[in-house]
Amino acid sequence: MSIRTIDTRSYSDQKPGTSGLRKKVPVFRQPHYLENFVQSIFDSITITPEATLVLGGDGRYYNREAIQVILKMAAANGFARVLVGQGGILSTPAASCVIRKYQTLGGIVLSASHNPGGADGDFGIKYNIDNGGPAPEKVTEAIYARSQSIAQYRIFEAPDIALDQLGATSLGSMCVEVIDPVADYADLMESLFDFAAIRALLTSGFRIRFDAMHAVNGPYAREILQRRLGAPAESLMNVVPLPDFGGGHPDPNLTYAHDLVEIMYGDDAPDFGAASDGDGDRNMILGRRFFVTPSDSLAVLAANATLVPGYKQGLAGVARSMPTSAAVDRVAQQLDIPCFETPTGWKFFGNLMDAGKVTLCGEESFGTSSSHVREKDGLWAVLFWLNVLAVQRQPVENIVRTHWARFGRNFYSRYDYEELPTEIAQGIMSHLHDSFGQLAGASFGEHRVLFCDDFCYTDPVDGSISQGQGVRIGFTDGSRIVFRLSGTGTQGATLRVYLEAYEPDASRHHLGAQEALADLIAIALQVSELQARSGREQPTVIT
Ligand code: VG1
Ligand code: CO
Repeated sequence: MSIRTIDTRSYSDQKPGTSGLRKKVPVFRQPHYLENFVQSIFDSITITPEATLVLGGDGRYYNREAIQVILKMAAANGFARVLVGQGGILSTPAASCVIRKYQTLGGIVLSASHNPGGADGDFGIKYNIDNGGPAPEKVTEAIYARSQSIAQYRIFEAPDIALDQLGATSLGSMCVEVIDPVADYADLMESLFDFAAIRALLTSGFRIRFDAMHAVNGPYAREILQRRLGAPAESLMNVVPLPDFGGGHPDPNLTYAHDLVEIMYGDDAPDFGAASDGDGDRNMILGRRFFVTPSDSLAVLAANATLVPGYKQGLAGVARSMPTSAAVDRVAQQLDIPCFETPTGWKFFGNLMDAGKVTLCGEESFGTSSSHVREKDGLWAVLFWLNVLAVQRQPVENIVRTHWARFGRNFYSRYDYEELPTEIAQGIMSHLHDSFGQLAGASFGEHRVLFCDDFCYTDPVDGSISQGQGVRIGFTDGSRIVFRLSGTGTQGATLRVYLEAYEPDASRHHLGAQEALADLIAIALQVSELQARSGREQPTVIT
């Protein structure tokens, strides 16, 4: 057994996107592809002699092979210890929890989140820093720069490590500790929420249905919802994690979580439904025949935070990504706490939470969390809702409608055009940029443009600047259209169009979002020339 230095050549496509490097499995399986990226991470951070790394993934195809490679590379690169989830499993929020709890140098999380898995599916890798959160842009840029000049990597030659048995083994001078992937996270949840109250709710005839979508949250849901909170076994579905997620798309939205949606809209529907994604950081919340938009969910949690033990002191502030609706802004205003608007991607919330400026954060893409970790957290959001429901004892729909009546309703929808040819998608974005001059002050029926720009963010904590974060067209009545290109896809380009209109008048709150937003949708299609340029009549997914 010895450390070997292997010669390699750089790959030009190792630039991390919104959340790490994501590629198809066959791309990751090219010779030295994974090793190059891992060595680029290790070369971009300072590995002290006592450094501990956290390692785990969502269990998708190629997870186990990649874990073995990374363990051997960590041993060859001077780590003292690696904490690896049993079976190579750690959900994204659990990895964040473990990094923080054991004060480690950082962690590597293997996941392509909500993207499908399997031999021809997607794989991904991201690095999280010592606060438990995704590496900020200056770190991901350094990793990318390193990947472009890499010529060698180091790996310890040894047989594979057994991942299924808890306990410590050694790999050269490095200690590999196989840990229970669920326990630390479950304890953290128990410290935040009133488990006794939730248990009382779940054993009083209130019925829930949680869909783990054959992804990583299955074991977490079993331990927390079933074992610690007493939910009956039939409340959980698709709890066995599978390398290909059972052939599904582990994305908790109305399109891909259709089995759950059918149950929640069917006869004799349960009172509460929820789902999470491939790596357990997203959440979808449903009431009986009622869908809670992620933007509304964030606002409702913020407004009810003091009902939950972990947040009873109130919130320092809130933050949302730019395309997320301003529903939470209205709550912040009433609570008289600061509200921050960041670019898309959880990495932008880290500094705000580290500085104590915000407690709750959220994104329209089914992501919500708080400063208990530095990632979004699917089960946390489910437990937060259950805790609020245990106190309020009202249907989900009533809670949301009462919220709208108090704060007004932000009608919201997102249109995704997936797998467009990259030049076409970029052409639409350039066309929008070229139209800024004409758009300024223009009128479309009753809508008058107040501003249009490309969102640029200056981090209030470290002053770093992130440009080109999405085209915004704001109207004088507060409504808004946003266009941006996705940074998580692995094929072609995905164009996202976000639509939002504020409605203070409660007599109009019963309208459907598509109906309420019809004017804005027409304007979005007109100004972007989307249909003519892409040949697409309809989006791939509407949420
Ligand atoms: C999407 C979402 C974004 C989210 C990111 C990672 O990015 O829009 O809000 O943070 O996925 O989610 P994009 O660039 O495709 O729009 V996940 O669950 O990977 O952690
Ligand atoms: Co995810």
